[in-house]
Amino acid sequence: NACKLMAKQKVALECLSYHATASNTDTERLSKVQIPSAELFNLYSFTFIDFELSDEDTCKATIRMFLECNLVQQFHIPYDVLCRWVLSVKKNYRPVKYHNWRHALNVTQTMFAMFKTGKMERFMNDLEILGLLVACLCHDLDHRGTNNAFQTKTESPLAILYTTSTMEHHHFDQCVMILNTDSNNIFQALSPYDYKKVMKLVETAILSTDLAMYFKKRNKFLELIENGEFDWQSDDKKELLSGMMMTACDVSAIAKPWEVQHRVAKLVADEFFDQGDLEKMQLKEQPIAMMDRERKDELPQMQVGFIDVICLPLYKVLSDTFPWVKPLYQGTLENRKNWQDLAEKV
Ligand code: 5BB
Ligand code: ZN
Repeated sequence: NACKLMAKQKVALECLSYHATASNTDTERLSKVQIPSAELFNLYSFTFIDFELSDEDTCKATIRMFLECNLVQQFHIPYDVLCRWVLSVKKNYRPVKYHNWRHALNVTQTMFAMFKTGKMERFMNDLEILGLLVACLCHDLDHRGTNNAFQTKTESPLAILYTTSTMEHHHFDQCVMILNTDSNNIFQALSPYDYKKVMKLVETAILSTDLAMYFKKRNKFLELIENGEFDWQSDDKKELLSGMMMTACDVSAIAKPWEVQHRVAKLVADEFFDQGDLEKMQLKEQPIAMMDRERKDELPQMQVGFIDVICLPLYKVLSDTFPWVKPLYQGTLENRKNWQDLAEKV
């Protein structure tokens, strides 16, 4: 309809002025440097931290994960195309406080650690591993530091275009746009059949990072587990499992060593507070507690709530089913204690 067309044009125009792909100079430089070992970046660990990495290191770490999964060989990804694509993805994250490139890298690394150290790669074929790593790296592309509710309230062009999972649809659109840009298509050597399949997989995985989707899928997932399901081979079960894994990776900052979790939670809070400020000023609205900087004392209690309602149930069922991902559960439990202690001080 006409309204959606107009919205689409507006989004396209907005993105045109912002979108950038990597330069040939940057691509050439990255494609010529040595990629350090996975051990050097601590990529196999659930305690990976990006804080000390330079921007170039973050690109190298990303490439190292693709190499380590043998994806470059397996899918005949030209190495310069991989380098250009990584740089382009990085460029299309905005410098917001939390939902930025560093978050994308951390989410991707947790997926990698779940595959390797968590021994979950045996439940996926190579195409699915490729799709999930790509989905992780792209899952918050062009995030503006504001959530779906904000898009709806401000009647942003994006919200008119997509009434549900607004931002997630946009993240996927951005992902497709980068792949369709000259010499950025890491899927270029795939057969038409595999190409379609991996794109669908990436789309489903990115859309499942909407918290609303997570709650829907979690019940189905729990049902399967309760019925003693240990065969994850069928397509719909794999889709369910992939969605759970995406959320597990998306919130995995909650499982990091306490100093890291504490620092990241501050970034999350700061981004929420910025949205709250916008709501106060633009919409003359009182933001919810989570986004109200006047109520920052309630942060520890909110983190306990977040852990109890979203994170622990997810990590519990995952680690009961896939025991090698238990560090995610244990780390979260440890952080719950710390947040609870802080909550009791206030
Ligand atoms: C989350 C759902 N929301 C609609 C209402 C508030 N809740 S919450 O009570 O669980 C909550 C979560 C409250 C405060 C929070 O952060 C305060 C700093 C958080 C929170 N969310 N804390 C975190 O450390 C992280 Br990480 C997050 C995730 C933010 C992005 C949400 C994407 C979820 C994907 C499944
Ligand atoms: Zn995310």
